[in-house]
Amino acid sequence: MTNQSYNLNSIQEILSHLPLHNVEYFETIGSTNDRAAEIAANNNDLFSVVIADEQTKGRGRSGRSWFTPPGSALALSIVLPINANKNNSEIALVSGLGALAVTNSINNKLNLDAKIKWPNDVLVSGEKVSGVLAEAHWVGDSLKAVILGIGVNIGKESIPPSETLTFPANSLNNITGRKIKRLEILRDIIQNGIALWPLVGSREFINTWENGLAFSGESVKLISGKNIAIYGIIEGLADDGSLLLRLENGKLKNFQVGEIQLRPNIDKN
Ligand code: BT5
Repeated sequence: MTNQSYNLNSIQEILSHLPLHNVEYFETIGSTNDRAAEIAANNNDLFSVVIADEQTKGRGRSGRSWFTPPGSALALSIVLPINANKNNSEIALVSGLGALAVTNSINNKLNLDAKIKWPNDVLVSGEKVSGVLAEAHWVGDSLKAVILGIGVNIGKESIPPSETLTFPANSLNNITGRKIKRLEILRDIIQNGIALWPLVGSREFINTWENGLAFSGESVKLISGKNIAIYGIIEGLADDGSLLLRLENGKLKNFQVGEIQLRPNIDKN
């Protein structure tokens, strides 16, 4: 367990210099993304954050669940401000924003070499330590909220039981052999997210995301929603954040952020 005090006061204090409209903390909550969506319904033009020690219904993409037991993980959601400069196509890039905010933070603060398993998982030495869930809410054609949910495994208790996993997981305390302070990583991730948001939509942002990719130039397997495996070599990212894969027949194909899972191509090794 992390024994540092983790409560509204300590969180508000450490985040006090950041331009945040609303900071909420819950000892336990269903999902921080749900509470963030409620906040965004009333105010979606300023940054706000929702943080929880424990989530009872933490979720991943496509109905998968995200394990967040008390006392050992970071679980947060950032309400990203929407303004006229942001258009629909940029929303797909928000997964990359979250993954970059986390990798920058743990690489700089903890001197690690974290990489992004496109689009949204953060790996250290090939094991998942963080996941990102970006959700947009629409009413008709009008974008009402963009929520960036981030989970990071700090203590070893935050690693889910291995039988529930389809990809290996680890925690930052295990990897570094240290007791990492949740508050510092929390502040750094939020600060990075705020700094990167204005860049979303630029090629500079895509280049940064691309530079952080795991398996770049390597052979990977993509598994589509219909459980079809596609093999190829990662060449980079297109301007819309889609993955550029050189297929075995030599053609370059784009894969959109969506229901697709990426794996190293161990079948071929
Ligand atoms: C993700 O989904 O990785 C997105 C996770 C986002 C979690 C944050 S926490 C704050 C906010 N509030 C929420 O309710 N969610 C966000 P996906 O790529 O679909 O991966 C989900 C899969 O990762 C699961 O099916 C498990 O196999 C695995 N998993 C679950 N919990 C994990 C954990 N703590 N560490 C590593 N892997 C985990």
